[in-house]
Amino acid sequence: RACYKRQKLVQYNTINDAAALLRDRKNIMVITGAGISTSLGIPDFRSKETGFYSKLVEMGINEPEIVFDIEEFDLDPRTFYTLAADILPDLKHYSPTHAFIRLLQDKGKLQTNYTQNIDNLEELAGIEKERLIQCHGSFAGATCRKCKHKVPGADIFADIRAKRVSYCKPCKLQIAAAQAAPKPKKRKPMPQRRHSSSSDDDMDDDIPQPGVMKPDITFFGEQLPNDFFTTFTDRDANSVDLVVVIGTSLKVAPVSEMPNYLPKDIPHIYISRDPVEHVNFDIQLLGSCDDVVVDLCRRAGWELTHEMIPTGF
Ligand code: CNA
Repeated sequence: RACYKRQKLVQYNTINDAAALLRDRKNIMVITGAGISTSLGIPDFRSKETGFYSKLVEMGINEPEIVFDIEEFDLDPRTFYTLAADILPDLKHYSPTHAFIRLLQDKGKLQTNYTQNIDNLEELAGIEKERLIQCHGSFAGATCRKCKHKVPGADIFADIRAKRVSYCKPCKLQIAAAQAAPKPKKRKPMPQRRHSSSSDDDMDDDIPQPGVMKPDITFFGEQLPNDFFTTFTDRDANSVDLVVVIGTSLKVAPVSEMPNYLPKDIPHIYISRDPVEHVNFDIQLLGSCDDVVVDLCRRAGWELTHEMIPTGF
């Protein structure tokens, strides 16, 4: 189906309309982004001043996307490893907005949460696997770029926090074993004329290197996980009855295109600090998403409990 910019449905405008839709609808699609985790101290990418990209620009990295570019990673993983600690989750807390999505699930209303987040906090909040699509993968696992050995993501957190490149242990063992084995004697090649400083590099060429571990997050230049496309097209696009988009600037395709691909009679709600213009949402609720979802729940007559929500709100 061709992508179009949907017509806004005039009958839905206010926060009360949004609360009524939440109460009435049964198959809700929730699309989330980095904004739902910022209240936990994990910066998003694009917020002015507080976003991770602003910090990179201040450091002189004018194209912040290169930190998450697969070609750059393969050329020099140090860029990623020296900077990624800032967006690493502590995996101990989730936000009131995560709790809101869990509440939708508990009420039997959550069809699918498509998250662009890589912090895996949806799992901590108890979102069921079959209702969760991690569109950009997550830090939950890591894979060797060379031998494809997989480890739990937490195994490389110490390296990320220490800002050192994480190497594959089986690769290292294999290299150590090969080096310990007796070698056939090699004839020394005739010395070539060369610049003196290149001698170290030339020696390194012969030394096998272990593979670099990469967290299972989707870098720019990589394919999105298959379940993203199949679940959206085969299951959700024609069966959800409400879409709620929370805490995302909707700048990264193909997720940015999802709201425009849904049938136009499905009401679209947007909750975020900054408005978007490339999608016609029926209702835009601008502000802290945690505050907005607390207010929505109150208006819907639902109790949302979370350690960060003052009791009696
Ligand atoms: P983004 O482009 O940085 O946009 C974030 C949006 O959230 C902006 O529109 C902000 O205005 C808004 N926002 C920030 N804080 C709040 C808040 N407390 N309440 C309401 N709105 C808020 O991030 P996107 O998610 O749109 O971009 C997709 C990228 C970001 C994905 O590839 C992610 O992997 C990546 N990312 C993820 C995390 C994480 O997992 N926590 C952190 C940083 C970046």
